[in-house]
Amino acid sequence: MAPSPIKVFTSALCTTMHTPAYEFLSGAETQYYESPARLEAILHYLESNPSSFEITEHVEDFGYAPIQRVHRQDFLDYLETAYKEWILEGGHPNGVLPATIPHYKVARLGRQTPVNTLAKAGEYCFDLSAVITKDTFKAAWNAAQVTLTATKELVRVAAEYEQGLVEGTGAARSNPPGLYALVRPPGHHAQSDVCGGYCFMNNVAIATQWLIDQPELKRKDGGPKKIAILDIDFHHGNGTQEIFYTTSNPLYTSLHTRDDYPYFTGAEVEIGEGQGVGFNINIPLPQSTTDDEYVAALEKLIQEHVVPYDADYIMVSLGVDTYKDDPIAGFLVTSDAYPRIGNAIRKIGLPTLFVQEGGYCVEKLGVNVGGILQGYLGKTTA
Ligand code: Q9C
Ligand code: ZN
Repeated sequence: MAPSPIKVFTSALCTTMHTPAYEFLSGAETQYYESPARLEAILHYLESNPSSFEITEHVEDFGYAPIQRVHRQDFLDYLETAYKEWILEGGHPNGVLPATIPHYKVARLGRQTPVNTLAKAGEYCFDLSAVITKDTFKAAWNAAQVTLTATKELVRVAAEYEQGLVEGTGAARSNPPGLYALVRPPGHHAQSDVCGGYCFMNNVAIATQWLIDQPELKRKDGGPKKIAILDIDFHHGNGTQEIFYTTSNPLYTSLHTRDDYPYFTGAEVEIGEGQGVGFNINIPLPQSTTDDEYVAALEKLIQEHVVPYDADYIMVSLGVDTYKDDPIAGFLVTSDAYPRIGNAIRKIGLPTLFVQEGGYCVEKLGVNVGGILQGYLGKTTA
Protein backbone atom coordinates (compact mmCIF):
# COMPACT_ATOMS: atom_id res chain seq x y z
CA MET A 1 0.00 0.00 0.00
CA ALA A 2 1.28 3.46 -0.89
CA PRO A 3 2.02 5.74 2.06
CA SER A 4 -0.51 8.45 2.88
CA PRO A 5 0.55 12.03 2.17
CA ILE A 6 2.28 13.93 4.96
CA LYS A 7 -0.08 16.22 6.85
CA VAL A 8 1.44 19.67 7.10
CA PHE A 9 0.40 22.10 9.84
CA THR A 10 1.24 25.76 9.45
CA SER A 11 -0.26 29.22 9.96
CA ALA A 12 -0.05 32.60 8.29
CA LEU A 13 0.96 34.05 11.66
CA CYS A 14 4.29 32.22 11.27
CA THR A 15 5.31 34.72 8.61
CA THR A 16 3.79 37.95 9.85
CA MET A 17 4.25 38.12 13.62
CA HIS A 18 8.02 38.07 14.06
CA THR A 19 10.19 39.96 11.60
CA PRO A 20 13.25 41.56 13.22
CA ALA A 21 15.16 43.69 10.71
CA TYR A 22 18.66 42.59 11.70
CA GLU A 23 20.88 40.64 14.05
CA PHE A 24 24.57 40.76 14.94
CA LEU A 25 26.93 38.19 13.44
CA SER A 26 30.64 38.33 14.18
CA GLY A 27 30.13 41.85 15.49
CA ALA A 28 28.44 43.14 12.33
CA GLU A 29 24.85 44.13 11.84
CA THR A 30 23.47 41.67 9.23
CA GLN A 31 20.13 40.67 7.75
CA TYR A 32 17.97 38.57 10.08
CA TYR A 33 18.60 35.08 8.70
CA GLU A 34 15.64 33.50 10.49
CA SER A 35 13.22 35.22 8.10
CA PRO A 36 9.60 34.78 6.93
CA ALA A 37 10.99 34.02 3.44
CA ARG A 38 12.28 30.71 4.83
CA LEU A 39 8.80 29.48 5.61
CA GLU A 40 7.38 30.79 2.34
CA ALA A 41 10.05 28.92 0.36
CA ILE A 42 9.24 25.63 2.09
CA LEU A 43 5.51 26.17 1.69
CA HIS A 44 5.97 26.86 -1.99
CA TYR A 45 7.71 23.51 -2.46
CA LEU A 46 5.01 21.64 -0.53
CA GLU A 47 2.20 23.31 -2.49
CA SER A 48 3.89 22.30 -5.73
CA ASN A 49 3.78 18.64 -4.65
CA PRO A 50 0.13 18.07 -3.71
CA SER A 51 0.33 14.27 -4.06
CA SER A 52 2.80 14.11 -1.18
CA PHE A 53 1.52 16.86 1.13
CA GLU A 54 -1.82 17.82 2.63
CA ILE A 55 -1.55 21.34 4.02
CA THR A 56 -3.84 22.73 6.71
CA GLU A 57 -3.93 26.07 8.48
CA HIS A 58 -6.30 24.75 11.10
CA VAL A 59 -4.80 25.61 14.51
CA GLU A 60 -6.32 24.51 17.79
CA ASP A 61 -5.85 26.54 20.96
CA PHE A 62 -4.25 24.44 23.68
CA GLY A 63 -3.94 27.47 25.96
CA TYR A 64 -1.07 28.38 28.24
CA ALA A 65 -0.75 25.18 30.31
CA PRO A 66 1.39 23.07 27.90
CA ILE A 67 3.83 26.00 27.51
CA GLN A 68 4.02 26.49 31.27
CA ARG A 69 4.95 22.82 31.72
CA VAL A 70 8.23 23.50 29.93
CA HIS A 71 9.07 27.18 30.50
CA ARG A 72 9.38 29.10 33.75
CA GLN A 73 6.67 31.67 34.37
CA ASP A 74 9.08 34.55 35.06
CA PHE A 75 10.71 33.91 31.66
CA LEU A 76 7.34 33.75 29.88
CA ASP A 77 6.24 37.00 31.58
CA TYR A 78 9.48 38.56 30.41
CA LEU A 79 8.95 37.45 26.77
CA GLU A 80 5.46 38.92 26.86
CA THR A 81 6.35 42.31 28.34
CA ALA A 82 9.97 42.88 27.28
CA TYR A 83 9.37 44.85 24.09
CA LYS A 84 6.93 47.31 25.65
CA GLU A 85 9.25 47.99 28.58
CA TRP A 86 12.23 48.23 26.23
CA ILE A 87 10.57 50.95 24.15
CA LEU A 88 9.45 52.83 27.28
CA GLU A 89 13.07 52.88 28.44
CA GLY A 90 14.30 54.17 25.07
CA GLY A 91 15.42 50.87 23.53
CA HIS A 92 15.84 50.62 19.75
CA PRO A 93 12.62 49.66 17.90
CA ASN A 94 14.34 46.73 16.07
CA GLY A 95 13.80 44.84 19.29
CA VAL A 96 15.21 43.71 22.60
CA LEU A 97 18.77 42.44 22.80
CA PRO A 98 21.00 42.16 25.84
CA ALA A 99 24.01 44.37 26.35
CA THR A 100 25.15 42.79 29.61
CA ILE A 101 24.90 39.06 30.18
CA PRO A 102 25.49 37.45 33.60
CA HIS A 103 28.59 35.59 32.53
CA TYR A 104 29.11 32.68 34.92
CA LYS A 105 32.40 34.12 36.20
CA VAL A 106 30.50 37.25 37.26
CA ALA A 107 27.23 35.62 38.26
CA ARG A 108 28.81 33.24 40.77
CA LEU A 109 29.60 36.27 42.93
CA GLY A 110 26.39 38.15 42.20
CA ARG A 111 23.42 38.33 44.51
CA GLN A 112 21.31 40.91 42.68
CA THR A 113 17.92 40.17 41.13
CA PRO A 114 17.61 42.21 37.94
CA VAL A 115 14.78 44.73 37.67
CA ASN A 116 16.03 46.95 34.87
CA THR A 117 14.88 45.89 31.35
CA LEU A 118 18.43 45.82 30.00
CA ALA A 119 19.51 43.61 32.85
CA LYS A 120 16.54 41.32 32.30
CA ALA A 121 17.48 40.99 28.63
CA GLY A 122 20.81 39.61 29.79
CA GLU A 123 19.19 37.37 32.38
CA TYR A 124 16.83 35.75 29.87
CA CYS A 125 18.83 35.67 26.62
CA PHE A 126 22.17 33.99 25.91
CA ASP A 127 23.18 35.48 22.54
CA LEU A 128 22.56 38.30 20.05
CA SER A 129 20.20 36.48 17.66
CA ALA A 130 16.94 36.18 19.61
CA VAL A 131 15.56 39.66 18.97
CA ILE A 132 12.27 40.27 20.78
CA THR A 133 9.90 42.43 18.74
CA LYS A 134 6.40 43.70 19.48
CA ASP A 135 4.65 40.41 18.70
CA THR A 136 7.41 37.86 19.28
CA PHE A 137 5.55 36.37 22.25
CA LYS A 138 2.47 35.86 20.08
CA ALA A 139 4.57 34.40 17.26
CA ALA A 140 6.26 31.90 19.56
CA TRP A 141 2.90 31.08 21.17
CA ASN A 142 1.42 30.46 17.72
CA ALA A 143 4.33 28.19 16.69
CA ALA A 144 3.79 26.17 19.86
CA GLN A 145 0.03 25.89 19.20
CA VAL A 146 0.60 24.77 15.59
CA THR A 147 3.05 22.13 16.83
CA LEU A 148 0.57 20.97 19.49
CA THR A 149 -2.20 20.76 16.87
CA ALA A 150 0.05 18.53 14.75
CA THR A 151 0.89 16.46 17.82
CA LYS A 152 -2.75 15.81 18.59
CA GLU A 153 -3.16 14.56 15.01
CA LEU A 154 -0.02 12.43 15.46
CA VAL A 155 -1.79 10.63 18.32
CA ARG A 156 -4.82 9.98 16.13
CA VAL A 157 -2.94 8.64 13.09
CA ALA A 158 -0.61 6.61 15.31
CA ALA A 159 -3.60 4.83 16.85
CA GLU A 160 -4.96 4.10 13.37
CA TYR A 161 -1.57 2.80 12.30
CA GLU A 162 -1.31 0.52 15.35
CA GLN A 163 -4.79 -0.80 14.67
CA GLY A 164 -3.84 -1.46 11.04
CA LEU A 165 -0.76 -3.39 12.16
CA VAL A 166 -2.79 -5.51 14.59
CA GLU A 167 -5.47 -6.33 12.04
CA GLY A 168 -2.92 -6.72 9.31
CA THR A 169 -5.19 -4.77 6.99
CA GLY A 170 -3.58 -1.36 7.12
CA ALA A 171 -0.19 -0.09 6.10
CA ALA A 172 2.77 -2.32 6.77
CA ARG A 173 5.48 -1.35 9.26
CA SER A 174 7.38 0.09 6.32
CA ASN A 175 4.95 2.99 5.90
CA PRO A 176 4.67 4.71 9.28
CA PRO A 177 2.58 7.92 9.27
CA GLY A 178 4.39 11.23 9.04
CA LEU A 179 3.34 14.77 9.95
CA TYR A 180 5.11 18.09 9.66
CA ALA A 181 4.78 21.30 11.68
CA LEU A 182 6.03 24.12 9.45
CA VAL A 183 6.62 26.79 12.06
CA ARG A 184 8.80 29.72 13.02
CA PRO A 185 10.30 30.97 15.20
CA PRO A 186 12.17 27.70 15.81
CA GLY A 187 12.59 26.22 19.29
CA HIS A 188 15.47 23.89 20.04
CA HIS A 189 17.85 26.50 21.51
CA ALA A 190 15.20 27.83 23.94
CA GLN A 191 15.80 26.48 27.45
CA SER A 192 13.30 26.52 30.30
CA ASP A 193 14.15 30.12 31.16
CA VAL A 194 16.41 31.55 28.51
CA CYS A 195 15.98 32.39 24.82
CA GLY A 196 18.71 32.42 22.15
CA GLY A 197 19.62 31.10 18.72
CA TYR A 198 16.47 32.56 17.09
CA CYS A 199 14.38 30.50 19.57
CA PHE A 200 11.94 31.68 22.25
CA MET A 201 9.67 28.76 23.11
CA ASN A 202 10.80 25.18 22.58
CA ASN A 203 8.13 23.78 20.25
CA VAL A 204 9.42 20.20 20.27
CA ALA A 205 9.80 20.16 24.06
CA ILE A 206 6.32 21.59 24.60
CA ALA A 207 4.73 19.02 22.28
CA THR A 208 6.75 16.15 23.75
CA GLN A 209 5.82 17.04 27.33
CA TRP A 210 2.17 17.36 26.28
CA LEU A 211 2.27 13.80 24.86
CA ILE A 212 3.78 12.46 28.09
CA ASP A 213 1.14 14.32 30.13
CA GLN A 214 -1.95 12.93 28.35
CA PRO A 215 -3.58 10.66 30.96
CA GLU A 216 -5.34 8.44 28.41
CA LEU A 217 -2.17 7.78 26.41
CA LYS A 218 -0.60 4.71 27.97
CA ARG A 219 1.82 2.00 26.97
CA LYS A 220 0.94 -1.64 27.58
CA ASP A 221 2.84 -1.53 30.88
CA GLY A 222 0.61 1.35 32.08
CA GLY A 223 3.34 3.98 31.85
CA PRO A 224 3.17 7.12 29.69
CA LYS A 225 4.00 6.89 25.99
CA LYS A 226 7.72 7.10 25.23
CA ILE A 227 9.12 9.66 22.81
CA ALA A 228 12.49 9.69 21.08
CA ILE A 229 13.65 13.10 19.86
CA LEU A 230 15.97 13.10 16.90
CA ASP A 231 17.57 16.52 16.45
CA ILE A 232 19.15 16.81 12.99
CA ASP A 233 19.61 20.58 12.90
CA PHE A 234 23.25 21.58 12.23
CA HIS A 235 23.41 23.15 15.69
CA HIS A 236 23.16 21.36 19.03
CA GLY A 237 19.73 21.70 20.65
CA ASN A 238 20.92 22.99 24.00
CA GLY A 239 17.36 23.97 24.94
CA THR A 240 15.80 20.54 24.43
CA GLN A 241 18.78 18.95 26.16
CA GLU A 242 18.42 21.20 29.21
CA ILE A 243 14.67 20.77 29.50
CA PHE A 244 14.85 16.97 29.54
CA TYR A 245 18.30 16.50 31.06
CA THR A 246 17.14 14.75 34.23
CA THR A 247 14.45 12.48 32.80
CA SER A 248 14.45 9.13 30.99
CA ASN A 249 11.45 10.13 28.83
CA PRO A 250 11.96 11.53 26.24
CA LEU A 251 15.24 10.24 24.89
CA TYR A 252 17.08 13.22 23.39
CA THR A 253 19.48 12.46 20.54
CA SER A 254 21.35 14.99 18.43
CA LEU A 255 23.67 14.97 15.44
CA HIS A 256 25.35 18.36 15.14
CA THR A 257 28.50 20.29 14.48
CA ARG A 258 31.41 20.21 16.86
CA ASP A 259 33.13 23.59 17.33
CA ASP A 260 30.36 25.84 16.15
CA TYR A 261 27.35 27.56 17.68
CA PRO A 262 26.13 27.18 20.45
CA TYR A 263 29.74 26.30 21.33
CA PHE A 264 29.32 25.48 25.02
CA THR A 265 27.01 22.46 24.81
CA GLY A 266 26.73 19.35 22.67
CA ALA A 267 29.70 17.25 23.80
CA GLU A 268 29.42 13.47 24.00
CA VAL A 269 30.07 13.53 27.75
CA GLU A 270 26.75 15.33 28.28
CA ILE A 271 24.81 12.13 28.97
CA GLY A 272 22.08 13.37 31.32
CA GLU A 273 21.81 13.57 35.11
CA GLY A 274 19.95 11.56 37.75
CA GLN A 275 17.09 9.61 36.16
CA GLY A 276 18.20 11.06 32.85
CA VAL A 277 21.63 9.41 32.74
CA GLY A 278 21.96 7.59 29.42
CA PHE A 279 19.00 9.37 27.86
CA ASN A 280 20.87 12.30 26.34
CA ILE A 281 22.92 11.33 23.32
CA ASN A 282 25.14 13.88 21.60
CA ILE A 283 26.99 12.96 18.42
CA PRO A 284 29.19 15.91 17.42
CA LEU A 285 30.50 15.80 13.83
CA PRO A 286 33.45 17.71 12.37
CA GLN A 287 33.10 20.73 10.09
CA SER A 288 32.96 19.72 6.39
CA THR A 289 31.01 16.52 7.11
CA THR A 290 29.90 14.95 3.78
CA ASP A 291 26.72 13.15 2.66
CA ASP A 292 28.07 9.64 3.27
CA GLU A 293 29.58 10.55 6.62
CA TYR A 294 26.36 12.24 7.74
CA VAL A 295 24.05 9.42 6.67
CA ALA A 296 26.34 6.80 8.23
CA ALA A 297 26.36 8.72 11.54
CA LEU A 298 22.57 9.03 11.45
CA GLU A 299 22.04 5.33 10.74
CA LYS A 300 24.42 4.43 13.56
CA LEU A 301 22.64 6.75 15.99
CA ILE A 302 19.28 5.24 15.01
CA GLN A 303 20.48 1.63 15.35
CA GLU A 304 22.42 2.09 18.57
CA HIS A 305 20.16 4.47 20.46
CA VAL A 306 16.78 5.28 18.90
CA VAL A 307 15.60 1.75 18.03
CA PRO A 308 16.64 0.15 21.38
CA TYR A 309 14.80 2.90 23.28
CA ASP A 310 11.52 1.37 22.03
CA ALA A 311 9.62 4.66 21.69
CA ASP A 312 5.99 5.11 20.69
CA TYR A 313 6.56 8.31 18.72
CA ILE A 314 9.48 10.05 17.04
CA MET A 315 9.84 13.83 17.16
CA VAL A 316 12.32 15.23 14.66
CA SER A 317 13.88 18.64 15.19
CA LEU A 318 14.25 19.23 11.48
CA GLY A 319 16.98 21.64 10.51
CA VAL A 320 18.54 21.75 7.06
CA ASP A 321 21.34 24.14 7.99
CA THR A 322 23.51 21.03 7.44
CA TYR A 323 23.32 22.03 3.73
CA LYS A 324 26.67 22.85 2.09
CA ASP A 325 25.70 26.42 1.10
CA ASP A 326 24.01 27.40 4.34
CA PRO A 327 25.21 30.96 5.09
CA ILE A 328 25.83 30.35 8.82
CA ALA A 329 26.94 26.73 8.90
CA GLY A 330 29.82 24.50 7.80
CA PHE A 331 28.92 20.98 6.63
CA LEU A 332 29.24 19.79 2.99
CA VAL A 333 25.89 17.97 2.86
CA THR A 334 24.23 18.18 -0.59
CA SER A 335 20.56 18.06 -1.58
CA ASP A 336 21.03 14.38 -2.55
CA ALA A 337 21.47 13.45 1.11
CA TYR A 338 18.07 14.64 2.34
CA PRO A 339 15.93 11.86 0.83
CA ARG A 340 18.42 9.38 2.31
CA ILE A 341 17.99 11.02 5.71
CA GLY A 342 14.20 10.80 5.44
CA ASN A 343 14.46 7.17 4.40
CA ALA A 344 16.63 6.33 7.42
CA ILE A 345 13.99 7.89 9.69
CA ARG A 346 11.18 6.00 7.93
CA LYS A 347 12.98 2.73 8.62
CA ILE A 348 12.59 3.28 12.38
CA GLY A 349 8.96 2.37 11.64
CA LEU A 350 7.30 4.71 14.14
CA PRO A 351 4.77 7.56 13.74
CA THR A 352 6.85 10.69 13.31
CA LEU A 353 6.27 14.40 13.70
CA PHE A 354 8.81 16.62 11.95
CA VAL A 355 9.07 20.12 13.44
CA GLN A 356 10.88 22.88 11.57
CA GLU A 357 14.02 24.30 13.23
CA GLY A 358 16.87 25.92 11.25
CA GLY A 359 18.06 26.16 7.62
CA TYR A 360 18.98 29.49 6.05
CA CYS A 361 19.83 28.87 2.40
CA VAL A 362 16.42 30.12 1.31
CA GLU A 363 16.72 29.10 -2.38
CA LYS A 364 17.30 25.45 -1.42
CA LEU A 365 15.08 25.17 1.66
CA GLY A 366 12.11 23.77 -0.27
CA VAL A 367 14.02 21.02 -2.01
CA ASN A 368 16.04 20.15 1.11
CA VAL A 369 13.16 19.98 3.60
CA GLY A 370 11.05 18.41 0.85
CA GLY A 371 13.80 15.84 0.27
CA ILE A 372 13.64 14.67 3.89
CA LEU A 373 9.85 14.42 3.84
CA GLN A 374 9.79 12.69 0.43
CA GLY A 375 12.45 10.29 1.67
CA TYR A 376 10.22 9.53 4.63
CA LEU A 377 7.50 8.64 2.12
CA GLY A 378 9.90 6.18 0.50
CA LYS A 379 10.91 8.33 -2.46
CA THR A 380 14.51 8.76 -3.54
CA THR A 381 14.33 12.34 -4.80
CA ALA A 382 12.60 15.58 -3.85
N1 Q9C B 1 28.56 31.69 13.35
C1 Q9C B 1 18.85 27.60 14.59
O1 Q9C B 1 19.33 27.05 13.60
N2 Q9C B 1 24.18 32.65 15.26
N3 Q9C B 1 19.49 28.56 15.26
C2 Q9C B 1 25.27 31.77 15.12
C3 Q9C B 1 27.50 31.25 14.22
C4 Q9C B 1 22.96 32.05 15.80
C5 Q9C B 1 20.81 29.02 14.87
C6 Q9C B 1 26.50 32.36 14.53
C7 Q9C B 1 22.55 30.80 15.08
C8 Q9C B 1 21.26 30.23 15.63
C9 Q9C B 1 17.48 27.23 15.05
ZN1 ZN C 1 20.44 25.38 13.39
